[in-house]
Amino acid sequence: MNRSEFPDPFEQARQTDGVSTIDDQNDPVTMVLGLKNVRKCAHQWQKFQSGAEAGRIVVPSEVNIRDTRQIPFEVDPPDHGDYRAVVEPWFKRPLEPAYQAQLSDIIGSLIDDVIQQDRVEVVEEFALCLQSRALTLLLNTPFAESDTWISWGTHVFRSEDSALDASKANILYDYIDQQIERAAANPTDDLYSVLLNSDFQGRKLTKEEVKGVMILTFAGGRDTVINAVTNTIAYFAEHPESLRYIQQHPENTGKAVEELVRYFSPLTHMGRVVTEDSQVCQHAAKADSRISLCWASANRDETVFDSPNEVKLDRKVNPHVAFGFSHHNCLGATHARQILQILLTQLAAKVARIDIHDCQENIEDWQQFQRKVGFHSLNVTFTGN
Ligand code: HEM
Ligand code: EMZ
Repeated sequence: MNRSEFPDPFEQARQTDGVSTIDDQNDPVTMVLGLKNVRKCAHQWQKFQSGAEAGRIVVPSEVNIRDTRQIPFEVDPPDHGDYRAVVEPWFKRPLEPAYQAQLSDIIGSLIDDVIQQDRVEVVEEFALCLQSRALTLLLNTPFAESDTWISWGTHVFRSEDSALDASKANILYDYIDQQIERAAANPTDDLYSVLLNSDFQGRKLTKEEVKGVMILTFAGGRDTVINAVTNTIAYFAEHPESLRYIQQHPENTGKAVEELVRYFSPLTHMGRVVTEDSQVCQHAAKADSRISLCWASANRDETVFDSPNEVKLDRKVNPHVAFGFSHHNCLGATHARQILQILLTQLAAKVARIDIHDCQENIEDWQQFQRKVGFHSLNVTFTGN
């Protein structure tokens, strides 16, 4: 009964110091651990910026594997707000009933398929397929494109043996370049075409800017969604009563999704570059060094959440920051929430039980902190209702 447990490695450091410094490729990062301070620093974009050298706010830093600035992620106000205004309406499309109906079909038929199989490896055969097929809706591209994305494996910048894999990243960059050229020559109603035709500060977006939005859409919404989906399957395998609870209380599905996202916190932390000598929790943060906003630690803050290490599907007050906080809050959250909401509904309707055979945990190594974020593999059997 502990394969669906995700321990909090930050508890002691959060309680004693509130921050903790790790090294990343000789460019240290001071992790901010408490919810209140994470929120405060997220607001202070002038002191803690996102728009530094492209790739530097990601931990591990991606400065050596890419030059393209991800938009709007690596841009500060006021330009950030103008980019958000361009992309925001598109990323709200998951609220439309037609979108949700298509997503239900995708998820429902995937569940029907896995129920027919004796054994399923959830990460590759379920979560990756679900994430890639759902992404065709968000991009409004042909369904068949998902086969290409599935062939890339779970993370587009990382491979089995290396945290940063430039050759793997190039597969994604080349693919996006081709798609942008295709959309420029023959516009459709997909996201590439819409972006190429968007007005930004009185001009069209450049191809490089469109590429920056598309890389982020592929990368930011990939292993986060895969981990959220896989971990959800592990959770319901070990808590069949919770699946029946969702079936009997469908009105609480939204709350359950928020609680699972809080508990799993699929994105551990995100960096910022310090612009002037500052203090965080009485700790000096020097100009041009990095801090990170540790969403995963903030989401277990015992001064905010009671029984923070317990999953309470009907948790009433849940001000989690799993999707970030302030102006950079997750643009893909509407899509991600719909995926999880529909997944819970369909699992409750179609699945009687899930049995785990074996698994290999995915543990992130942040030196003094070892954090379980998901699974490399999870072998299960789904039994239909
Ligand atoms: C930003 C988490 C899914 C696209 C963020 C941030 C977090 C986050 C914590 C804030 C980063 C910061 O402040 O620097 C998650 C989680 C997800 C998820 C936990 C799944 C459960 C997605 C998906 C997409 C996406 C599906 C798109 C396909 C983005 C974008 C931003 C962002 C574009 C940048 C927004 C901005 O800078 O204004 N996400 N994300 N995310 N996410 Fe997600
Ligand atoms: C970046 C990041 C975005 C980064 C909101 O998070 O997600 C990471 O998985 C990618 O490696 O490049 O897109």
